[in-house]
Amino acid sequence: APVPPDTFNASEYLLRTASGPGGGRAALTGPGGDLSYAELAELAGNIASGLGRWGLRAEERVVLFMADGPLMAAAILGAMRLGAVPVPVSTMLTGPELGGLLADARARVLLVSDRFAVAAEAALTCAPGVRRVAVEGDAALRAPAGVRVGPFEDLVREGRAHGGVPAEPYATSDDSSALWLYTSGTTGRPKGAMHRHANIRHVVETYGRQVLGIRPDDRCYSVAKLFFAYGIGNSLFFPLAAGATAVLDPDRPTPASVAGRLAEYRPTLFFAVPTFYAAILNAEVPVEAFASVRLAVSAGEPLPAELCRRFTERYGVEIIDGIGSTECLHIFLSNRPGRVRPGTTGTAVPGYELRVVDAAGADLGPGAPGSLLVKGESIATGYWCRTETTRKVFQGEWLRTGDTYVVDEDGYYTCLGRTGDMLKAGGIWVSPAEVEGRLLEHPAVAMAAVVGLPDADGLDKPVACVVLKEGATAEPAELIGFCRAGLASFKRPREVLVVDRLPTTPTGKLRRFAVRELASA
Ligand code: 3SK
Repeated sequence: APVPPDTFNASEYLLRTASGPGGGRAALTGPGGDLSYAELAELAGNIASGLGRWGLRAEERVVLFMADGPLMAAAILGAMRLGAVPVPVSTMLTGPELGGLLADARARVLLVSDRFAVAAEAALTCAPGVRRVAVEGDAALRAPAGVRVGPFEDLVREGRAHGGVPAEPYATSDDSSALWLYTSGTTGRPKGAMHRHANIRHVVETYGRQVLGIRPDDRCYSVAKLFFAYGIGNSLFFPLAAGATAVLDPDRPTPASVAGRLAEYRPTLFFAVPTFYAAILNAEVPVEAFASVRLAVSAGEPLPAELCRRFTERYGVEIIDGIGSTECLHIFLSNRPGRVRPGTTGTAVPGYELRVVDAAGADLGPGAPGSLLVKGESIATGYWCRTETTRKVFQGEWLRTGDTYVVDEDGYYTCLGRTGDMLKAGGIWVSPAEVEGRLLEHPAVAMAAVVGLPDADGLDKPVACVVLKEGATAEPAELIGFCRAGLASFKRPREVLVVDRLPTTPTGKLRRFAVRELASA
């Protein structure tokens, strides 16, 4: 059938290199094996064809509960090529949590890596819509009656045997659903943010091209996995669209394992979250580990200025801190290489507009803290089957980020915390991020979290939980005095608790409500 002129399929867009002179170039590398662009395109095509044979139709969902590697990457691209919707989900989910997502997404097909088979097996008992399961690796997986389970190779073989790579991708358009990513924030029931094919092109052409300046000779290594919005941009969209190479790591990253991967695969672009940068410094990963890295990226939560400086000082690699969101698909506000202002999140990424507004929605000028809104072509169309929450978060063309920000006269934005995290002490707003930044400047402090807790008078005061560096000691009174010396006195924590670790979400973000419980226990 003739292809309408406005057809756009993100899978074909990302794999353009495969059909040109660069087809033999390395698209993927890592412990799971190497694939050239031509090989990746062929595998993705066979998976598309196999999924079609399994009865998956355009717009239906296929959930991926997989370790990062060539099969997962190819399956995401293959599902998109078919016009179906890949839904990569966190491999940290329990069986019932995964079951809830499968049911919520009305998924027809589940793709799972053997190391996650136990949770998948439990999940299938509460997801009656799933008809077919493909397992990567060796594990046997029992499924309820009526669900067909087979090895991943069967899916690929079946696709190849029945015509192989479809000659043309399904005729999706800019507005067709391309990818769903579940997000729960730090609390709440997970919601599926629905992304269009055009959203993928937008993040590539904005942050990927204009901030990272990604080139064909780049090699991208991301600590954040493919099931995160941050990870799928870093490890799939940006490298493939540029004809570069992605290093895919199936394992849970630790500072030691990452040092090993850096030595073996020599990436030029490194992506992590602030907690991981702190862990690298605390573990004293050798300086040589970062010899190949031209630029490091941080997102997920604000990178404290001190941490940013310490990392660059030790490793000689600049970190550009930015902020994105699952709803926006990737980073929309970021520092720029060569122009980093530590402690800030930088300036708006080209292709995005930002507003800082007060509680009534009125625009605020430089210096006035308010809620950050963002507008751009990569914003999700909404949350699947969650109208009420969608209406609160997606306001016309604008997306409420849920973060409190202040912008200066130069257009540099500084995060003051989540909108609900700000606290008032003595009637004045205090940013937890600012107090945490000060605590992190103390030589004994590895991590810090500040929350507002009521004092004897029922008035909120800042209270800190800190994790000390290995072997270091510091008394609470000393840390409070240190804050008093470096901050306006009202901002100092009235109490400091030394704890073994801070409660975090699976993505490494601080669970402030759990810190509050910890501090008030
Ligand atoms: O949390 C972030 O900063 C982020 C960045 C890129 C993509 C997605 C997210 C949530």
